[in-house]
Amino acid sequence: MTHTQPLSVLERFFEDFPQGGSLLIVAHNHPDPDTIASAAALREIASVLGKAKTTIAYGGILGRAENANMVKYLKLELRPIDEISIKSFDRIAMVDTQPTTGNNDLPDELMPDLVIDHHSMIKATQEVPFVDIRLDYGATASILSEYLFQFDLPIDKNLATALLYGIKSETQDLGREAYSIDVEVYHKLFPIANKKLLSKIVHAKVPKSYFAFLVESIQNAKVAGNAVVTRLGEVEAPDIVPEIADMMMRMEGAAWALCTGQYKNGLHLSIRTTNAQKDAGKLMKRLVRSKGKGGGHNQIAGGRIPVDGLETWEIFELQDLMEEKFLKSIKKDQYAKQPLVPDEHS
Ligand SMILES: [Mn+2]
Repeated sequence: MTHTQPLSVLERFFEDFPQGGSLLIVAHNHPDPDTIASAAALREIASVLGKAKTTIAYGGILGRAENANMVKYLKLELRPIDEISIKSFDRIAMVDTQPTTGNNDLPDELMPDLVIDHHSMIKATQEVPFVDIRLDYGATASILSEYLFQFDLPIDKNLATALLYGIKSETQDLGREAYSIDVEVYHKLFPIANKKLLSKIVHAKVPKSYFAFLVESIQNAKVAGNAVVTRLGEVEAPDIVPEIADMMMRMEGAAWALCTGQYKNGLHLSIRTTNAQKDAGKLMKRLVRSKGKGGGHNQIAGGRIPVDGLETWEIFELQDLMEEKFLKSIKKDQYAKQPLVPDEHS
């Protein structure tokens, strides 16, 4: 680092950090590879710059087989946030998420000291003393990777593999909302990463129940113009919802997809679009509006609506409503919905 440049957010954060103190890194709920890799990289930086004792915590569950494999094979220690005494930490950091967004389990009255993210800044984040938000990065893992290279820190095989996978999965192999910086750090990480382990993560074995969800989502899928909508009933882990939305985008001609599914007391929603000029995050916010919380980027977005106390049929009607609102918003409501796979037996 040259001294003519202003100090980076992380340099200033660790200047202010009680050396040898404790740092809690909060990942977003049902953590995906981007938030997991970002947390692991921040832990590495914190151990060098702050001699910090670090704990990575997350809410929800590690659902996807790929993500569980990533944590297992790369020996990334993550702890459920409800097993942790949050107030015992000297500092709190948040990666790939922001306070009060509803997609992390840091209590709303507790403000983090540091936020590193690539989603638009929300109002609550203005209260956070150290903020590094970069919208022209396809993954938070790219921001953290750049820091590691900038600080000239050693990156071991496991961390490089985690970061590579974080960027790869978040950008669909650098094809979706990837920027030049994502490509650049990806190239730098590639020689260091363990390709065998990466392959084992990407091609994770899935439980038998996974195939039942696939069948259900395909049977429920309806096509309206260039949009596909589908739904699941109760799921074992909410991250199958975005996974199905991604799968629906593989249909020839698909430009839009919506998938919904119930996990515990919430209806989870996921939007995908190939149209980079659109704002899927804004559309998601409009869909859930006063009912729940949501957000995202141009081409991917997620949301959640609490369904406490609702009967199964009421949740079904809510899914109907979300599909209608979605198709209306993207002006596909004038198309008659056709089943993706015609039922040949009826
Ligand atoms: Mn991300």
